[in-house]
Amino acid sequence: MMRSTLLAALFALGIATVANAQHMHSEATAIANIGDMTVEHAWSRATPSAAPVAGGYLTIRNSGKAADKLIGGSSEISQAVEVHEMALNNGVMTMRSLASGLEIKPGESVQLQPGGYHIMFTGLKRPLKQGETFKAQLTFAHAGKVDVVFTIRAMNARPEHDHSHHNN
Ligand SMILES: [Cu+2]
Repeated sequence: MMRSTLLAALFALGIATVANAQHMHSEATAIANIGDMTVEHAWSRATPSAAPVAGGYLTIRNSGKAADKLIGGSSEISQAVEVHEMALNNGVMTMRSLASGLEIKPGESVQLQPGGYHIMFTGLKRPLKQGETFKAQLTFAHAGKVDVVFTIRAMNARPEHDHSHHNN
């Protein structure tokens, strides 16, 4: 009885998310919301023992009618949380802090990923170990603060999902 109820619930959930079936994967998919902003697929990479920084990657969707900006945050694993951008400068990949934040236009999604926009956890308090998780809080200029759990993946991990079908 209990078991069949649980299965029915899981089945119903499966139907509801069938449109996103290609996104289902083994690790828990934590989705966090604040106002019109949705944050999902938050992950980081394991770090070498003395690494001063770690990257944070996730997808942000703005389902509202006004633009918002990711301006920073805080975390249990670092002194500070910055929003960074990787860019090619004279053939060299460099990164810089987005002082005025990362804009997410209404109705659009922005993927933070290795080689592009990312969260930078600076002043790392401890190494990040693959398979563990940590908590952070991200701040949007308008929507406010949202709690996000990051899953730590391998040092060389790439995004699990091909999001190109969202953009093209
Ligand atoms: Cu960075």
